[in-house]
Amino acid sequence: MTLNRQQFLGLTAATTTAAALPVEGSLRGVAGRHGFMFGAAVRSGALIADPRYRALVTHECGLATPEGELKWNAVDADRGYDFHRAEAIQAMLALSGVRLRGHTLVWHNALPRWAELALASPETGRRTLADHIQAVMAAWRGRIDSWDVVNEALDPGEADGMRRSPAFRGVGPDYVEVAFRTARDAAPTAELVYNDYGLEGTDGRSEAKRRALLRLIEQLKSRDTPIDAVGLQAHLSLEQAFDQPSYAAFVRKLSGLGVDIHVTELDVADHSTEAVPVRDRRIADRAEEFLDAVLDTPRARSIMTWGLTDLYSWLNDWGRYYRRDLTPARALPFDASYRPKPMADGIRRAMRGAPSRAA
Ligand code: 9MR
Repeated sequence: MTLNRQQFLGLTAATTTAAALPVEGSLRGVAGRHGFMFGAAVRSGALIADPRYRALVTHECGLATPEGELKWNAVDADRGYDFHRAEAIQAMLALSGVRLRGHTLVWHNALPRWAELALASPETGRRTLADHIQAVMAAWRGRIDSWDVVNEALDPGEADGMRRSPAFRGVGPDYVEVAFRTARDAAPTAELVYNDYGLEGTDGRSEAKRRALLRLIEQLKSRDTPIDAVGLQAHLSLEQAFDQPSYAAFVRKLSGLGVDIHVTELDVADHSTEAVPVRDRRIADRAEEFLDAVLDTPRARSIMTWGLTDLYSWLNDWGRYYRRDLTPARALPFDASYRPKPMADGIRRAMRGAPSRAA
């Protein structure tokens, strides 16, 4: 990306005040000392407009995922690639040593209408899928070394566990494999990740989804599909029961199939009407209990939260996820005034307590 003079000066001014090296107790610092990476989903608009947010991100994060800026509808809305918003994120974070993860190449959401139609057609599906993966990965080669190649392909309501997405319909049931093979060719050294949600509960749907995920990864591996890791999104909720031993067993089974594990979108929703300190404590406990289960396996490599401060959380943007009392969600490690919450301590404790792994 070429910056004009004004952008360059703005950036230099902003980054001289930001921490270039991880600070001792910061989440990225603790992660680094225990062989993990820590990061969060970030928003380009907020990074530009809100210097305190930018300082918090560079202080706490070694990794960042553009929350929407690399999705299909953001980069190729009208048949012509435009990466300006993602490149702005890169420019604002690179000088602080924050690495980017790419999210996401193939997903049934955030599709421009033309791509939805082209993917869903047997005549154009394969070509459209491959062209998109190649174009985006080539544009970011050397700048992004880990990609969510396929996102949310599973639907536990289907007998075969596969969501009837546009790509499933147009390319066929093997579209996940096609996507990973194309991705490996496009960027041979990039880490290729399958990412999904809804895996944590004790209900039948969560159980079915865990089984479907194990089946999918097993199938991909048995066909030598180039997949390196699984991203567990981890949109947790206090309303949902969590069984730590059985979840830990699931993660062990998953990693036993030969994939690394990333926590990619951690946050904790709640509808509790208890006092804020009580809610914050319970949210922190849930996050820690969840992370303890995941980090127990040595193949768990990174933790990312879906946002960093409660000020910028998707849970406050989407009507169907609003809290029932319409007060803002407190799902993230920092509050809306950028102060650390018990959840930040919980994440640190989980990383410190994890079985040791090579840094
Ligand atoms: O947080 C994201 C929100 O701002 C977007 O409007 C939405 C659609 O692109 O996606 C949200 O992020 C989702 C992520 O991409 C995939 N897993 C679920 C996340 C929350 O819905």
